Amino acid sequence: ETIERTLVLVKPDGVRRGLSGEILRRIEAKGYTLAAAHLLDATPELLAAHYAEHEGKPFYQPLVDFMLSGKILAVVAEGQGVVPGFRSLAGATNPTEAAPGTIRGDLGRDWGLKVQQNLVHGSDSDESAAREIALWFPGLGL
Ligand code: YYY
Ligand code: MG
Repeated sequence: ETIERTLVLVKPDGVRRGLSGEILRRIEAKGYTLAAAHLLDATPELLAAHYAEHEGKPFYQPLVDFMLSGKILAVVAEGQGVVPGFRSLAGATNPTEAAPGTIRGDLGRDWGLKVQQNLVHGSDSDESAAREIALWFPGLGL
């Protein structure tokens, strides 16, 4: 059987605020397994590929600039249903709207214009997950 995997990013706001451990704790507490993890500085090229679907949108450049503003913890999590499952753990994109009990709902808030500061990224489909894992973990062979 195929092992289901997703790409989780703890964004620079999450790393800066010292929430990496809390976010990993929630992933593990749910019963998902960590398959790979590394702390890195993204590059413009990596982010252009990662966020290709958003190119040209008004929030694109602020999002990329924010993602370049500090370290990112990139994680591959695995387990049955982990792609939609982590999206559920993360909550709605806008932290103000994200339900309590979710990462963004419990730990995030509205920082004015900085909607992109929502702590985490999670792949939105199996196809996105495979594409994104290859980008963030080249050579891992997952
Ligand atoms: O998958 P998810 O992260 O929940 O949202 P996307 O629609 O893929 O947008 C990616 C990223 O862009 C989001 O996490 C914050 C930022 N963003 C934004 O700054 N302003 C928007 N109106 C929409 C998204
Ligand atoms: Mg998305």
